[in-house]
Amino acid sequence: MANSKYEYVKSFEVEDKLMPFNWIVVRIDGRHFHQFSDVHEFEKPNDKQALELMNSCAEALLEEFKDVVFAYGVSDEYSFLFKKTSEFYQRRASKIVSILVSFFSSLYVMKWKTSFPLKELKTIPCFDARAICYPSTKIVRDYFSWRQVDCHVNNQYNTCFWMLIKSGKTKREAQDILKGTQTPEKNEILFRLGINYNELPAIFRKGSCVFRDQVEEIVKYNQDGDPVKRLRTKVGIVHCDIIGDAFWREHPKILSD
Ligand code: DGT
Ligand code: MG
Ligand code: MG
Ligand code: MG
Ligand code: MG
Repeated sequence: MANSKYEYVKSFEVEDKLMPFNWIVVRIDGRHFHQFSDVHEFEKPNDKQALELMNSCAEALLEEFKDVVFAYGVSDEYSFLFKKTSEFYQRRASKIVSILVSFFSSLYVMKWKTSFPLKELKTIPCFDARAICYPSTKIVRDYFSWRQVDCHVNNQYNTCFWMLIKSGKTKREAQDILKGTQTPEKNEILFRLGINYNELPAIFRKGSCVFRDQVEEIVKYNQDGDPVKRLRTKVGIVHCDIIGDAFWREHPKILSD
């Protein structure tokens, strides 16, 4: 096709390729979800339905984008890890970020009714997103450890805070009680209020990990009525520790690329 005299405007577009052979993490985070969770009366400190809606969107995202090998979610955020060698959209940051965040936002709206059949979606769920490059698997692991520590610290504080409120304290009083407290003191407060922190659902304490795994599935039954099984790759969710080595040792494929 002949170039028009207007073609030169293309030259204003900047190159935004993410560094080759680096892991790419795209983290999305709900915009004004403090308000969004109030408007939709999410349970405090954790709304299981709301977290499962986020998880369901992340699962669907991994089904769609094969280069995303792992995802970790907590609260209103999700981090998506692309394999090192990914050539998704030639590694163009703006393309990758915008595709992922718009795909996720649309899923959130589409799936809302299934998660909350009795709640109307009253405001527009919206997410920000950024892409970050990490040059080594060690740093990728440190990144996810950072997010999981954040999950723990926030969840422990919020659980204490809302239990104190439920026990009759004002917000101000609860804040004063928790000021400067460390983990043992927080556990002590929870214990006195009848809660064993370690017995809270793992989805609240550990966040959610989404990745592909090999699972054995019954595909049919033979004439004798015996099941015929086959290994299939499926996207699944677990709520477990990802700071220690055990998880990564059990799932070596995730960081193998
Ligand atoms: P941002 O991200 O700067 O636009 O502002 P926010 O308001 O989204 O703040 P952020 O992302 O730092 O914190 C997440 C907020 O979402 C936090 O205020 C609590 C709320 N939230 C997240 N998950 C739940 C939940 O399960 N239940 C309730 N009640 N609130 C939640
Ligand atoms: Mg934010
Ligand atoms: Mg947010
Ligand atoms: Mg957040
Ligand atoms: Mg187009």
